[in-house]
Amino acid sequence: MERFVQANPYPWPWNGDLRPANTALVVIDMQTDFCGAGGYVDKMGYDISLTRAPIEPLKKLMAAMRRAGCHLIHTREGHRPDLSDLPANKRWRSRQIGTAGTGIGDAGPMGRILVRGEAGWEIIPELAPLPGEIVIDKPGKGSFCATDLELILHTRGIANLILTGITTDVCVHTTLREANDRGFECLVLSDCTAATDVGNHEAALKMITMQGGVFGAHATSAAVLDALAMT
Ligand code: C5J
Repeated sequence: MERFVQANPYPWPWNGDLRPANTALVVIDMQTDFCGAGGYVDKMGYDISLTRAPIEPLKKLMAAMRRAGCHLIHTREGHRPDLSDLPANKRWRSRQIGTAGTGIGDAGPMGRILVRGEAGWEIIPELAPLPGEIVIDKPGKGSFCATDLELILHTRGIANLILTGITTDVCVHTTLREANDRGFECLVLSDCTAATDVGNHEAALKMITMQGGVFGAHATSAAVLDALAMT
């Protein structure tokens, strides 16, 4: 039996093959550095109320998708403590904004910014992974670059990815594009994602709808909950 999420620009997934076994909720970078006080985004001077907005809808969605038996995959952007996986240009750019030239790898209120093992790098407690859920550590913006995510998705028979987290225009979009080019069917949730700029969030969603759904589709978490109720 075919099942779809009401989405824009087409009912998702394209083939109606929506089952818990072939569907993963991907929660991208809900780390203190991106949405917590004293973290990287806060330090750059952006408004963290924007990047915190997905927390409540995500909590509800994660609980429902766990109950339905879907796969949950979490990602964390971060670098090795010796910074051997931090490109020099990424570090340099990150020091151009915010206060006192502090950037990725430097000490901040929540420890060294975006360094694995530091307090700011941790996923926020409200959305902490459960034991047994996959956590992908990624050095880049995309979740496929220099990680084993693709292998895990193929091994588990996952075809459908519901992408959430932060930020819509950077890590979510880069992951979306990487996944789409690899043949995964992607849905981005408008209320479970956010950017540091509202216009960028809206533009990132609009981009998905071009060319008949050039990267997939977008929907709300309520539409996913409705579809799950039917599975
Ligand atoms: C950024 C991310 N924005 N998680 N990272 O640098 O989107």
